[in-house]
Amino acid sequence: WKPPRRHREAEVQKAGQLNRTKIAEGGRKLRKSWGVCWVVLARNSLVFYKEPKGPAPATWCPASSRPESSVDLRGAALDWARHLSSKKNVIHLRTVTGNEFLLQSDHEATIHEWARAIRDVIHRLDLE
Ligand code: I3S
Repeated sequence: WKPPRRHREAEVQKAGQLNRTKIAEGGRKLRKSWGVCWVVLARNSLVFYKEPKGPAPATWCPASSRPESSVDLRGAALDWARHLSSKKNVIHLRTVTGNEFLLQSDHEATIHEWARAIRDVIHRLDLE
């Protein structure tokens, strides 16, 4: 997969499919709603794309669609979500604005890679 130009310019660190739910908005708790999502980790942010409807995910890529939302990682916090979900391999991302997300993969190695990559970005932004 070749990232769209705006992401190449935004220095894509990582991209892939994860299960995601938002659990808080501006500090206000939300009802969980898990769904598959394409996630792009860029220089300062995590960008979410909706999974396209219908078949053909093999050829689909985020380049052809608009982001659904994006999260500013400056000042964000990332932890393992041990008490926030019954699922395995879940990480918990909290932004300075009080938006909170859970991200999950069935593959342990995958979520570890994401955790490391997101932490690296948060740490780099802390130092800037
Ligand atoms: O933390 P919760 O509320 O037990 O999360 C579960 C529920 O949100 C559930 O939805 P309903 O309450 O609408 O049935 C979801 O289907 C589950 O996936 C949530 O739990 P997990 O442990 O999967 O994050």
